[in-house]
Amino acid sequence: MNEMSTRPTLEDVAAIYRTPALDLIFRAAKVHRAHHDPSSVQVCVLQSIKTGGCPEDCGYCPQAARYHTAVEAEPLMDVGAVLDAARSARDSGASRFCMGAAWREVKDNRQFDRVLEMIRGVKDLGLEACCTLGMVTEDQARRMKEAGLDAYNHNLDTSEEYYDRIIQTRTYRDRLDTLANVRKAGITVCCGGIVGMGESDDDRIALLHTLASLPEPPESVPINALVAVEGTPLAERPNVSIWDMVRTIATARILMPTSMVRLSAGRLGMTESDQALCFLAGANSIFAGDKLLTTPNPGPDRDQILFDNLGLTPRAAVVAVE
Ligand code: SAM
Ligand code: DTB
Ligand code: SF4
Repeated sequence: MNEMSTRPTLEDVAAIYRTPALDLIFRAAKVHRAHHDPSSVQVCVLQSIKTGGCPEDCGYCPQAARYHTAVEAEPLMDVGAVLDAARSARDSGASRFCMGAAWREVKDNRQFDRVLEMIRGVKDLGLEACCTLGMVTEDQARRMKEAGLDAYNHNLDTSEEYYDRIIQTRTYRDRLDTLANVRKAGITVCCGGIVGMGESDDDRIALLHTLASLPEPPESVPINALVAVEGTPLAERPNVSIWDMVRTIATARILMPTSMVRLSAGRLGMTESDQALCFLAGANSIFAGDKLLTTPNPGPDRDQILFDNLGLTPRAAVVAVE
């Protein structure tokens, strides 16, 4: 099969995922190099603009109110403080600023108006703006687009079959509906999942198949390694094998050749050579900065060494042309 000129079946995806590791990495690297400059890596910085106290029950998440974790709930940040963080992200070389809120869904209220103001401010700084705020309606997506939002992150997290082992308070269908609303508004879609929650290879294959079979594939595909947080139901999960991460990233790269594939949460638990394998297998985006949303991440000094050792450079912001 060539590089996915037709829609892949579940069997196609399984065959790719189960290719012997070195062949899989080699194939993914070829696809990566045909579509991207392999030395260029997108650097995104996350900011939790509203932390904790979330009504949902996502089993991996330290921000769910029902689990007893070290995260303390904080109200929605002021616009000024968010823009200060965005400016320092830009000055440290980031091109995308991603604002996350521990909400089930967006409500049409003053808080949403404030988020729209944050989006406008981030755009004025010359950054790509991304939000992840839970479920959104078509109208809310349209308003975010008008404010200048480039991307919206909403993950499917895992396969439809495994999903209800992790989350009960909303359905897979709910997630797909939000993704469709974002797409209709003309915002690019950032959608991926988590590896290491006890799911099988078949669950990862099904997730990758679903992502590649969306009406249009997501422009960004974040692949998170579970960060097991004390107090959550998944606290005792062991660190996922690097080969599971590499297989998932490589398969995503082959299935979605032009997308950005993000080596997302979990880099703190990986060596430099583990991360190098992920870049070789087609990852071309990371979250940088000391913190993800609530958990630690390799800081700028470590990432500078990583980039120097691998000859990587941060990619410039891609500003939408109207
Ligand atoms: N509340 C919004 C939502 O769930 O859509 C936005 C923020 S939520 C924290 C964004 C994503 O972060 C989740 O869908 C999940 O994929 C990822 N995530 C959350 N906690 C994680 C963890 N402990 N390890 C890895 N990924 C995690
Ligand atoms: C994504 O896929 N991963 C990011 C971002 N999208 C919002 C979040 C990772 C969160 C890890 C746990 C935490 O720091 O709270
Ligand atoms: Fe809430 Fe998002 Fe965490 Fe789920 S992942 S509990 S929706 S903050």
